[in-house]
Amino acid sequence: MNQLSAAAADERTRTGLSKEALSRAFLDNLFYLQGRSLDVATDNNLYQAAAFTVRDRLLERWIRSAHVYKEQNARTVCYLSAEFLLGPHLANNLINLGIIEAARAAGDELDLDFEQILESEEEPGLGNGGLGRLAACYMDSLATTQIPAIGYGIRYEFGIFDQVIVDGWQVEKGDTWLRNGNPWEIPRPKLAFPVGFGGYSEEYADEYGVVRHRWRPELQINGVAYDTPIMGYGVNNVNLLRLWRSEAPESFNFGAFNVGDYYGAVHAKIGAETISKVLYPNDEPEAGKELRLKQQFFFVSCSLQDMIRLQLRNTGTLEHFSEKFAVQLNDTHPALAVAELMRLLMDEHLMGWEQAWTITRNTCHFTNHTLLPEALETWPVELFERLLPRHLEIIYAINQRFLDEVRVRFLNDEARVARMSLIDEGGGRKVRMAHLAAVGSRAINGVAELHSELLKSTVMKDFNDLWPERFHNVTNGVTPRRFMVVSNPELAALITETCGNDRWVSDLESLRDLEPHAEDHALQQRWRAVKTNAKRELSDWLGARTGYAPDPESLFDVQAKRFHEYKRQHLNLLHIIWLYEQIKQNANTDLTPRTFIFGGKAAPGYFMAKLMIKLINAVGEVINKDPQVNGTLRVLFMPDFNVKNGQRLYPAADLSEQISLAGKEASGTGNMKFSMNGALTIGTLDGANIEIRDEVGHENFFLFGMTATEVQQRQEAGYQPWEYYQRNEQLRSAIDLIASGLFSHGDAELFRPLTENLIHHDPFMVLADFEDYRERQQEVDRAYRDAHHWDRMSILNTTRMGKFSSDRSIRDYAQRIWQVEPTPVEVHD
Ligand code: GPW
Repeated sequence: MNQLSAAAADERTRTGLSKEALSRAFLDNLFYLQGRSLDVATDNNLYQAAAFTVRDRLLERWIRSAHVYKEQNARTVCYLSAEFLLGPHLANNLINLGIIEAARAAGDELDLDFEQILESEEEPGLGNGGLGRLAACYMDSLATTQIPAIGYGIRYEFGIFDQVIVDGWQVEKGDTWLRNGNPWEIPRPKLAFPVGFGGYSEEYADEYGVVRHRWRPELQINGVAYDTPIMGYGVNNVNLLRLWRSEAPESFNFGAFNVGDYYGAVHAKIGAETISKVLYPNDEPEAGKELRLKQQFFFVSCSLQDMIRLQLRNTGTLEHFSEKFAVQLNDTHPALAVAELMRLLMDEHLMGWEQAWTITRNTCHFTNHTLLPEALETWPVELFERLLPRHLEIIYAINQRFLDEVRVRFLNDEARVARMSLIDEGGGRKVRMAHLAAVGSRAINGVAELHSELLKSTVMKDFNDLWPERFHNVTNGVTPRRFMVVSNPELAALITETCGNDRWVSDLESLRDLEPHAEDHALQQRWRAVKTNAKRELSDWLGARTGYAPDPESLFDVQAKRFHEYKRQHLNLLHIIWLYEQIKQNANTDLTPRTFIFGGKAAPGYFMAKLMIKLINAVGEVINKDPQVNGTLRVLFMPDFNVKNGQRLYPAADLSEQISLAGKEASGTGNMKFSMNGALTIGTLDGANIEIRDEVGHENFFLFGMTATEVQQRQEAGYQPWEYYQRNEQLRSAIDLIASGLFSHGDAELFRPLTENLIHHDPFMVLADFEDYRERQQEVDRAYRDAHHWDRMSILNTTRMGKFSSDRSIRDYAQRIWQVEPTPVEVHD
């Protein structure tokens, strides 16, 4: 063998994909990176060795991808998001690399517990829920559809808190995800950018006498890059997730600059590091969250400086910046990008306003994820002035030009001008971040058809009047890799066997091929067996953690999502309480045995949401213990719902609860994950539920509740929840049972805030939708008794979910919004 081919052969064993290569690399990584041999290795040692083995293989493809992307000068998508809720990497990367079976075999040969190794991974919880998980699904699909992309965000030291349940209450615990190190990331200490805060803005004349502006920040910190490779499925493309960690710059490091002020220097260092310390839970009042604004500016500034660095390195000029980069703003959290890109281009790179504005507008795109007024971000002008004086100036200048445009288009309409202004002048001046994002973006999109329509007719109506061509809909999607193949390997295997191939994994529409088999009794039986196995596994898991292991033969009815009044977990609960009353009144009540499972976190400061969690646990306590119920009803709370625990839940659900008040849930994505795994949905005409129902067939979906239009009409007519309470005996007795103290050891006060709120305010119309919900639940009860019929519906729910693959969403964005093309990366071994 000559030297070259020997080197190639050696490289193949180093990063090859065979069982032997994996096994050797694993042992090397155990020994050389951790100083352990198999006989003394801990679970974490084994996990780290496996992770490094996989990472080596990703890095090889990453280098190749970077090379190809640069050569082809492809337009790169930059997905700016304050959250990336990734979930465990190991199993997902093994699947995407196509080596999970080889890895399992290597593990077996070494006598290792493969599942246990996968279990040892601590997930990076760098997001709250839907929005952050969507960003993670999109990273997976960008790589899989071979689109060059960089995800930019914050490397929080503490992600979303861990939830423990103590005496039925949610207790938050710090998430120490970095405790054992993070084998997936590569720190880039030399790749750091300065980020300023405070100080003042000044004018000066440059060498040609041109008046320019510059910002003299009072304080500067550094953002350091931490890179995680994101592997596509079945391709060689690897994209980059680049998260920024804040640090004090060198000058703070107790050196010559700080002679005599050692403690001052230490303080400054701590202050700088605070910025990327902790993820903010959403649903918290925004007031006074100065640190949150700092986080937003911090990651936006680092990301844009990084893009500018890349562009200058490749072309030496910023003239064609917008042809090279498409920036997607994931809600308004990164909206400062509009002002910061203007500042960087004008102040740092000496561009004129018009050119800078054209580039900015051709670069940025904005996704809105909510219509709830309390979630629309605004920041006090006073805070802006103090932290970002130059950006405020730029925002004022953008606003002046923008409002002139509005005045010319709509003569004599100062009311409209005030509504559209980037500054809310009413009661304490505020910067409206959605307006900043909209004005600075080429395209604005909602996340489901209904949501996009409501966006145009309500929250952004004035903008739609002005620029209708800028508005789009891109319905959300989720990745079938993580939410089918990784979460539900048995179902994936059954589907692949029945289809005769696994094309569906990256072409979910092809599941339609299975449809003719939905009638097939043999398939139905196997389908049910897979579901029952998943239910058994979940039951064991829950049994070990809650003390109740539900019967896998019962109907698993699951509601898993953040706790919020608009998502109406209390509607579900009122139905459960009503069922319980039926059993108590008549021991012979004929009910399909059901296990109700809830999961989800409440924002630490959201009292009502936390009280809902307590009530669920309190109701479970009474019902699960009551001998009269005799196992017909079970109510369980899955603690610490996160990506990893979600993966246990989706395969085991028979029924998915998507019961938000119509018009409130922008899209929902859990609805898609459940349905892909064969759960039927009971749901309202809200968010993506509408499109899911249209796809799976109206006869395979349990619909109830008012439409968004009816909700609006009812609200305008003056909604009186009290009338429903009085008129509907079932409803009244369920609420009264809570109020009686039955679920609180006689304490009639504990849940009063909840019951009183329902009877007298009920902002999300739980009472108005209760009766229809109860009736539809009775239909569910009957339908589940006909196993053939149910299994058929379940199969059709899975096979008709093609539209909701995030690959489809990404193709929509690529074609309609970003105008980018796939850039395949060649394989050569
Ligand atoms: F308020 N969503 C979320 F719009 O999870 F920014 N967190 C958030 O902070 C916001 C929205 C925000 C969710 C939506 O509630 C959900 O309906 C949607 O499916 C998801 O974002 C992804 O688009």
